Amino acid sequence: MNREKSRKIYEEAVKYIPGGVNSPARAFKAVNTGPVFVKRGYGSKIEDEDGNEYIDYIGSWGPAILGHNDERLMDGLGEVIEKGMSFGLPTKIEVDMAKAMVDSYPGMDMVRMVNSGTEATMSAIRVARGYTGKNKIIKFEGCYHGHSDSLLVKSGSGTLTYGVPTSLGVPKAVVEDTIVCRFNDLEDVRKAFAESDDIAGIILEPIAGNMGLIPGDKEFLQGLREITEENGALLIFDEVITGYRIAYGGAAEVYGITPDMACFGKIIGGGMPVGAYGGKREIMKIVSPEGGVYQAGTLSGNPIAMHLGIRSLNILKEDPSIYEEMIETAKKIEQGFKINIEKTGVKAKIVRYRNMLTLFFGEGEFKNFDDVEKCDTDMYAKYFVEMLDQGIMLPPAQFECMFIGTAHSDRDIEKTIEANYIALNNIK
Ligand code: HOZ
Repeated sequence: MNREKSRKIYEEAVKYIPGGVNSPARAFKAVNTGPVFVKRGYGSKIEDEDGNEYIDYIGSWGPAILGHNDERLMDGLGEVIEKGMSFGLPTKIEVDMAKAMVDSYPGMDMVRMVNSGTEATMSAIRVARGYTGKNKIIKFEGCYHGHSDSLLVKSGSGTLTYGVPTSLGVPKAVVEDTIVCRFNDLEDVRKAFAESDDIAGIILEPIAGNMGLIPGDKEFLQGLREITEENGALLIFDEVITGYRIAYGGAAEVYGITPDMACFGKIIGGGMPVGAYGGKREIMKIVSPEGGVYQAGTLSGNPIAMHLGIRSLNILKEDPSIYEEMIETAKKIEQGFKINIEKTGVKAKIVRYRNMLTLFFGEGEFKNFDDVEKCDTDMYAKYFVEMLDQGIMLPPAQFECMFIGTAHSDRDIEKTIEANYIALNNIK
């Protein structure tokens, strides 16, 4: 497959953008190849600058639930843009969006819109600290909550891929109040609470998607709910890639566990730069101008983002079969990959949770960061390139997820399973 144009653009890009990209994972360094520059997307496919077509399993890292450029979503966008791009003043659609979110997410009475998942998590922990009057936050190894200073400790995603356990430029003092525990390990959390009475909250991806896909065990999440209640700390679910994706009410709905606060990102804007954090009324009332926790933004609740957000939420709400459809598709991939792994004898394991998947190049149980660290990332890199050359766009790193959308057709799935067999066979 010829990617000469992408190669040339990248040569130019590195002169002006650090690493040639605006987010590290996109540089494809973890898979030992150059990045693919995308020209357009339609349905389940993307086309690169060279005119190559790929079945896309990145899906903008989660939001492409309906595929790219879905008509139902795009309808009416022109009229919204004509009315004005941004005002820095309140608009009615922000209220509609807040109401739709409050109506759908378990235990959420109020919500504040921001511009990204990073902003959402950063603000949520500020609220937890402001509300409880305590300082420390527990996060888990391999969970990624964006790139704000105090959460950039032993993170997943790009930090895991590029071996940066904690970023340069993060002052020691800032992370002194971040306690890192093992994912799916309740004892570790109990120990942390036994050692400190200054813990404001626990933040986690209930279904971790940034160290590859590792769902939290139900008992683990239930245990966190109990421990936080017993200790006057808040439980914060980071649902940036699971909210409205794995189910309309996110992980909270699927597990039947109601956090005190939840954070959302790109998915609630149908792919626009959006984020939000919300929770119980008594907690959210502490946010300025009602309370003393400050957080602000000119583009927060931007009318275009809100328009696409409310449209995608409405589509998902009106047709719950969308979720079943995606799960069925993901199951087919899981099954096909399992058979291929057996046939080829490659040491790999496919993990699926509802409509998200990761093919780990390793064996045994995948319960936490220690387990995924043992994966053969060189094998993943080779596998990725083999799949890319057959027109399948996977996440360009072992420690990420494949995202399924309703636009993925039976033919796409067949092609993907066939390509998976060829790829595994070629790299074994
Ligand atoms: N950190 C994101 C994946 N978990 C990648 C974001 C991007 O490059 O768009």
